[in-house]
Amino acid sequence: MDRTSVTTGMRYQGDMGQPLPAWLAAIVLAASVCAGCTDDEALPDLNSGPLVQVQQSTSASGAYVVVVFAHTSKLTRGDYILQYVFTNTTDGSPVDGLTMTIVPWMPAMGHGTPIVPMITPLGGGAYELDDVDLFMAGLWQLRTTTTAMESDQVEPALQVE
Ligand SMILES: [Cu+2]
Repeated sequence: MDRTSVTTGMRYQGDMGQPLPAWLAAIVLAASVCAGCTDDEALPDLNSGPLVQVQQSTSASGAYVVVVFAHTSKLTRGDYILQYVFTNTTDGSPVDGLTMTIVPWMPAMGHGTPIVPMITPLGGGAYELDDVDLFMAGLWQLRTTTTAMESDQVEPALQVE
């Protein structure tokens, strides 16, 4: 009995003296990534409160500017409700009647999100974006293709902490 416990104790100490094994580091990393995936429901305050501008970007053709709003100024990992406001570059008028697709994209890692954001026009050039699932820390591009008279693209990038 005594011998077994002593042996176990020594092994334990020996392992603790080693640097963090690669497999354990991998598990710790996987656990933190998973935490990011499941945190969404635990952070409802990401999508309440007043809208603040977090980014602004001009379209590929230069026809319009889009301002990106979030309900928080500091973006952490989570599932976001954002707002786009489009204005015409030449006269500053709001751009309504756009249909669009948005692909949130992490260029450093070459992946998007499993959820497709839903877009609701609000009028006055504003559109609500539901389920923008920025589930990892890092730079995310909102790869946006709009269609009205002609197709255009805009790509505001958000830094997520
Ligand atoms: Cu990623």
